[in-house]
Amino acid sequence: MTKELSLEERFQQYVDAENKVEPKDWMPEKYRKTLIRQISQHAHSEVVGMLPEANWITRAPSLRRKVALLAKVQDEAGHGLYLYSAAETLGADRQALVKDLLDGKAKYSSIFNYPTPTWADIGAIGWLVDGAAIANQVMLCRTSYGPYARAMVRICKEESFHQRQGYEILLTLVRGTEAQKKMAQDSLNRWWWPSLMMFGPTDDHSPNSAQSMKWKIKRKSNDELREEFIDKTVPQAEFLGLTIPDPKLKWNEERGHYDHSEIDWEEFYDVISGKGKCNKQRMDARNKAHAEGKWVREAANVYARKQAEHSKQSAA
Ligand code: FAQ
Repeated sequence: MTKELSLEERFQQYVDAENKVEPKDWMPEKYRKTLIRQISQHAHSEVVGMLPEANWITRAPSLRRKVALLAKVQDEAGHGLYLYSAAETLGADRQALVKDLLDGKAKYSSIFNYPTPTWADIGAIGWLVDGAAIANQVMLCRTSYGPYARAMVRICKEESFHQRQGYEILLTLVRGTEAQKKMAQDSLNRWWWPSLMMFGPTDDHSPNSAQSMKWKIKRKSNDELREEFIDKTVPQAEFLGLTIPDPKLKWNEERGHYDHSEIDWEEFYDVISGKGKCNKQRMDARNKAHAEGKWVREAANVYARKQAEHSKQSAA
């Protein structure tokens, strides 16, 4: 006699068979909560992620650079919106998610708590931060939750344009004056380690990874993705003629990967617990933007209500 499977077991079989879970399908409560957590943190990261670069829109060195940077920052706003919508399909309330961010209760990527004092930082963000985001997000195009997977396809396409514009900024700087090359190197020195931290804690310190991988929310572990990113990025740094700030970085023939120094995890945990260089500045900026946008939200709500009344009257 075959044993009757529980809902959880049937769900696991469904996911194991590479089916996509859609909003109306049954899902374990923990699966739903994990996705809301990850997707909302991701949405917040895109929204807060506009701030370090927005700092340079008015100071971009040419019209071409300004147009590209404006487009990139607008893309990030769009990514945030798709992702909040994906979280809503799981029953999350967008206002509540945003409130948690503004109240400092929600996490967003550690990387956006670092300052952007030079133009080369805009290059480094595109090259390294978008590069790391792509490494992480390409696997999310195959995540088991349908709306998240579909949102990620478009997001990844846009991130690869961002990565190229950043790399091109650095390529121009390293082919420029000594001072420009120095600026590019200094920027790599400051962004390298925080970019590696974007992938999250090592696998043995990642409380969510095992279950997320079992449910195919995540397809690869934090360490696997970090390693892929390093392997791909080192030759790009060599092409730029820049030095990665890690004296222990060395190709390991046997493993087929680069060996590297230990990441400063104390810095990572400090940043995600609010003690990074720019945490306060970022939250102040988001709260200010939210307060200044109040009239827009109110006007949009009145318009939506009027439209709904109008369609009701026309239908009657
Ligand atoms: N920063 O157990 P795990 C972008 C938290 S988008 C802050 O390994 P999980 C585009 C984690 O949430 C960048 N917190 O967690 C762009 C968890 O906290 P909780 C964002 C971090 O979820 C480019 C705890 O540590 N991308 O850059 C970080 O399985 C340029 C334990 O960690 C995404 O969000 C961190 N770096 O794996 C925009 C991609 N790492 O909730 C503008 C989707 C970990 O238990 C300019 N997210 N934590 O209290 C993911 O793939 C995953 O959520 C990970 C973390 C890989 C980030």
